[in-house]
Amino acid sequence: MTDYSEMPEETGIDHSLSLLREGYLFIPNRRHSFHSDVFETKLLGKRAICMGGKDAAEIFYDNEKFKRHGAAPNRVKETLFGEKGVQTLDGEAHRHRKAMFMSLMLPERLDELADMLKKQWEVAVNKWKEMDEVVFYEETKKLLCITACQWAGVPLSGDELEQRTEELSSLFESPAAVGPKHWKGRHGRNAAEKWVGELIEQVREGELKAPEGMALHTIASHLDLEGNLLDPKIAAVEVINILRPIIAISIYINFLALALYHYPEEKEKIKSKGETYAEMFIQEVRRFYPFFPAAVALVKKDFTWKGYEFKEGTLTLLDLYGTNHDPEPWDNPDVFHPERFAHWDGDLYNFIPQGGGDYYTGHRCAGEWATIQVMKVSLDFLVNRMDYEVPDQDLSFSMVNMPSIPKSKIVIKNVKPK
Ligand code: HEM
Ligand code: MYR
Repeated sequence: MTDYSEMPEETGIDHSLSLLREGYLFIPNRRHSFHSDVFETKLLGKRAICMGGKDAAEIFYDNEKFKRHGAAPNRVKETLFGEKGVQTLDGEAHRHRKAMFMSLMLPERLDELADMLKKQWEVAVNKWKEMDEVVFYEETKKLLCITACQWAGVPLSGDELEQRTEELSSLFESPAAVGPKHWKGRHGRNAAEKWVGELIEQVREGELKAPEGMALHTIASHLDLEGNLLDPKIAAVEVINILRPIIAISIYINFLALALYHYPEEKEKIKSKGETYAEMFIQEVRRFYPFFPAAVALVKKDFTWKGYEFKEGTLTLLDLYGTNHDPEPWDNPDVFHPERFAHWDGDLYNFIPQGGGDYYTGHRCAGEWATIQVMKVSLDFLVNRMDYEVPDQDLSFSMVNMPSIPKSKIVIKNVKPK
């Protein structure tokens, strides 16, 4: 007799196509139909384990059980992540690099980010009031690109803005796309690494003055565990790991605007109930809407969990979207209900839009606090500092395309500063 059981298994040669076809619901659909938080399938020609829920998240973030080196598929490394960045490191090397990222997230630096962003919002709203129609997604990406570069100490001239915004946003718009949209992301990565790599060299040679404490300076002068500067290409990957995701917050800002449109009573509550309610609204936007579908890792060494065998080297996906929609602890998970956060216990594994576990020892998103800060400033503008109209348009968002962005990219009109 064995002391382990067979993991529920999806039969067939390969299910990568179903993953592209079902998007955010690929793992939740199977967790539901197998009646199991863990199942086996085949992805990219290999056996893969998919899992979700709080308990699964807890083992996924156990550094003894899972590692990241070699886990990310090529199409993700060649667009979103780049090579040899913090996402691909394990053990001491990861802790050391991650500490550098977290040193950029001190409260006073996050306040500076908020101040810089407020100024850019003011400039943007004043520009939008002169425009017949504003494509909100495109405009918020530019506004965040200016802010991200300023906050990171990266010089950006007015004529470069469109090009750099396009390149950096192609990195998160393309990893799961096929055809020209995917290739745009690969070109975007080459162009962005060339641009930022040259800035790193200029900072090191003293030709460009980067302010201390800002990402460009910190990363250009960071020493690895052996006391060496990072290879300029890797340093560029890490600076891009700051710039790109700040621009990606535009997706959450679009979901803030969409939620205000679909649940107009929320606007009044945010106005009357103050900051605590605004924070709950932001958390609910991050829980409710689809964004980062799953995190990936490899089994580090054989282990058994809940009677199932996990074999060394097996590709494993953690269902981020589905975990945020589990009926336990999320009552009526598909209802938008910010008040639910008044009772949330702050658990590190049951609410994981940006990953779970510990920031310093694990791979949880280094920019989660920055994301919330940026969303707070943006929500304040949407609710209290501007009036605008939302004309008829297709505001649906896909549960298949990753990342999911409202179809019309949210067109707004008659923008007026308040
Ligand atoms: C990692 C989501 C914004 C920097 C991650 C992970 C997710 C995530 C799911 C991986 C967790 C894992 O592998 O277990 C998001 C989303 C964002 C966002 C949805 C909203 C736009 C940011 C921002 C920054 C940032 C604003 C920086 C300013 C990073 C870094 C990592 C990371 C450096 C790698 C951490 C590590 O491997 O240790 N993010 N993120 N992210 N994020 Fe974010
Ligand atoms: C970032 O730029 O790091 C933050 C947001 C990126 C979201 C990208 C969503 C689509 C990714 C699909 C593949 C992910 C598999 C690991």
